[in-house]
Amino acid sequence: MQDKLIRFGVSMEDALLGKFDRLISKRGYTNRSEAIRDFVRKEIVEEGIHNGKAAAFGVLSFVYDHHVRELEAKLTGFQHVHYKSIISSSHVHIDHDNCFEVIILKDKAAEIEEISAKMLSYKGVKHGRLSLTLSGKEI
Ligand code: NI
Repeated sequence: MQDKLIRFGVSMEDALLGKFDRLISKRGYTNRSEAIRDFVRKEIVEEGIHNGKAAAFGVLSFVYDHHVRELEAKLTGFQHVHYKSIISSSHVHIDHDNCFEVIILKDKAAEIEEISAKMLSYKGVKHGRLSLTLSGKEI
C-alpha cells in the first residue's frame, strides 16, 4: 500500500541549495522531492545496516588470479562453509589469468562483512568491493 505523502518546508542557504540542485541534476533527478527522499533512504539504510538487527543483502565482487595455488579451492570451500549466508554466485573468466566473481549474500551486516573481508584477504584476490543494502521493508 502506498504511504501518504506529507508536504513540509525546508530552509536552506542559497549557496547550499545551488550546490544541491547542481548535484541532483547531474544525477538525473528532475525534482528536489525525489532526490531528498532518496537521500533520506540512503541514510536510513546506512543506519539500519549498522544497528545489526535487520537482515541485510550484500553484493561482493572481486577479481582474482586463478593460477594462484589452491585459491579457487579455498574460495569454493569457504563459500560452502557459509552456504546459509550465500544466495548465489556468478563467475566470469576475464582473460587467461583473471577471474571475476560476484557473490550475493543475505545475513546480518556484520556477518556479511566478516565473510567478505575473509574472502578479500586471500592471496591472489587482487581487488574487491562489498556493497550492502537492507530489504525493502525498512526503507
Ligand atoms: Ni575463471
